Amino acid sequence: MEGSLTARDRVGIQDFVLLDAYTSETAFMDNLRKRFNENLIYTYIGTLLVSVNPYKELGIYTKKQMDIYMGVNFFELPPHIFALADNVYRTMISETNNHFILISGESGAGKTEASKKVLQFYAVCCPSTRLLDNVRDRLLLSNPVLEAFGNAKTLKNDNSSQFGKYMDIQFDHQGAAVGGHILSYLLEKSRVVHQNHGERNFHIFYQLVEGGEDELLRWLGLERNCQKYRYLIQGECAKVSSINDKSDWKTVQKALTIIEFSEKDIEHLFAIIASVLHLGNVHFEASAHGYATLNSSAELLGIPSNILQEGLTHRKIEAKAEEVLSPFTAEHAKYARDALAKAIYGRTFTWLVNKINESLVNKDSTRKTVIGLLDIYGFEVFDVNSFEQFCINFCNEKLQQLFIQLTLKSEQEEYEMEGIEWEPVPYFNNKIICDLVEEKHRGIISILVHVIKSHLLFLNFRHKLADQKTRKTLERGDFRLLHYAGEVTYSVVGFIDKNNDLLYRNIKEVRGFATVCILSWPDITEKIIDINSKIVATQFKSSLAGLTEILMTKDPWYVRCLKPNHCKQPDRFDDVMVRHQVKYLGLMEHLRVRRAGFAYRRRYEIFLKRYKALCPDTWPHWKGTPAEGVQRLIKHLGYKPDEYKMGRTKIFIRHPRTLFATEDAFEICKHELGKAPATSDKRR
Ligand code: AD9
Ligand code: MG
Repeated sequence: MEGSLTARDRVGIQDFVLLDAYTSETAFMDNLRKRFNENLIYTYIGTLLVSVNPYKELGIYTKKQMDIYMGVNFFELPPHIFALADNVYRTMISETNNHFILISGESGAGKTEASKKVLQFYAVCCPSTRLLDNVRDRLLLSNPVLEAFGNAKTLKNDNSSQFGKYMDIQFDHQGAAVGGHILSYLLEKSRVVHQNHGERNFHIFYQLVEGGEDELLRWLGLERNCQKYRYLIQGECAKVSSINDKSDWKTVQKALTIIEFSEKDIEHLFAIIASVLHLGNVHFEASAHGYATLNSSAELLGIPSNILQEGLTHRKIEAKAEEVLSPFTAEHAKYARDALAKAIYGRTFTWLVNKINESLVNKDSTRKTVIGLLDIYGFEVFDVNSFEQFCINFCNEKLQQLFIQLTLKSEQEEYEMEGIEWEPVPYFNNKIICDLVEEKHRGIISILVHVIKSHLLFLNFRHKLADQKTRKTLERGDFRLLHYAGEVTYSVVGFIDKNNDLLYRNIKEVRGFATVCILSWPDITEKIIDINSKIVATQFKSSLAGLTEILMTKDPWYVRCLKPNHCKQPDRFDDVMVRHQVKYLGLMEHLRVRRAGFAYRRRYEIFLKRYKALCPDTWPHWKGTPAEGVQRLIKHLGYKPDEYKMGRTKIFIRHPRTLFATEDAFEICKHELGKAPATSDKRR
């Protein structure tokens, strides 16, 4: 382990809070690099976990490792994602409150992997009954299913999440995982019809074509050749060396069965996936082949093919109580085809999430606590950035704002409120950028909505967005945001189309004909007349506001993921790149606040209630104020003056080891008293 000086020189320090030169970015980087070179990818800043993607298997996620970390005090073992998971879990049990783990970092930094490790830890380590085993399996197996339909190979990441995911894991009072619920955020579905060079469509398409059984493919009218499908080959990389579509197909099949999708459901699901592939091959120069694929698509969706054809090639216009059909141009027809493909896929994804949720419902209504896991798409910058990047980066911007609020801002405000002496730590607050995007009337989203409603060109409104400092000249149709994670130039081309989730009205009617249940499943947004609700950006903004609300009611924990290089390579630590992430993630500021501050704080009542048995003066009842009781208690326990501070309502403890010592004494005392309080952790 990391005791002796030489070892410490070699492997660095496992908690940045203990770094001597804690204000120096160079020292921070040195420590991170040292550890990375020794395959030590985790380091703490207090209770925050910093993780650097190793891009190789380290053998540190075994059952044996889980056992080692289970029920052991946070700082007693080398940093690990399991230690964090365990700490969150035990805090939830002992305080009977709700928590969330926010996993952030840019695309490819390791967020999804981290979230899977947390889930695995809970699935394996929490007590269970045979009855609940299937809940755990379903929780675990929801991952491969959602990844197949919601992840894709991008330039940044071979398994890049194209949707945001928030998952509640519900625990009963004995700490068993009894249920779960998933919220998904804005699936980036334009990739269904278009992929940039070097990128793929969603994994599931390739899995089906590569792995689907002969009989199934025959039934779906598919060939076992991705090159045959226009929607699969625009990025020119249908095959990816790191991905095994065939075996992933098997995993997904098995998962679907265990999550209890019926045979009919699975049949419909793949009929839809195949119909999208067929749709992609429809072209509108009346060639026989084009119509053949249209027929296949129609058949799989259960739509009469003349209706589908009419829907894709004509617009219905209402004139004087009469309906007139006006033909589309070929260009328009392609647009209609792509819009339908995206809508079908989007609907299917929503249906999938709902089905999984149904299978995760906790049927027992007794009191439960939850741990929320947030894994979203990471910040991304490409050569050309469009509406998708705008949404993804805005989402990251909002989460950064939440992090700032909950750590840097509220932490400092709390010291002030509690009357604790404190040297303020300056930090960059990105609220200004969030406001620029989402402010009522003046924000980019508001302008966008205004433009869409009044059928104007978004280009004309560019000057309204340009009140930021810009260095390089912008092309017409560009605007630039100085995000917390760097500046990004967005091209507004397609912003309006991508925002309009409205299908041509007649296409919507076409969908109404579909006999496949997934598509006729009611869409709540369709009941809302307000045009605002149809605009993707507005929907996204309000769903993010909803997410913030969910998170604000829970206690936060953080995993900050760093990407060591741009080439997805092991053993390469690009200094400039990592330093940039350390900066924009606010890790130095966080460290400064942590270092100057106190690792633990507890309200006097709670602290006293838990530990009063440790002091004869406070046991069994303390007659004075809770603050006086705590004062008496810690004097008895021998706390040194520099180890704690007394605030107005809380005690602040500088280092976790102080609290751990008290906690250990409590465990022994509990044992001696021969009583097991409800809060005991029986796993130890
Ligand atoms: V994105 O925003 O969804 O594009 P993530 O989710 O941050 O991104 P992901 O977890 O998918 O990144 O990690 C990318 C790849 O890095 C994985 O597919 C693994 O190959 C690799 N990785 C990430 N974390 C680990 C790890 N702890 N151990 C080994 C890892 N490999
Ligand atoms: Mg991911």
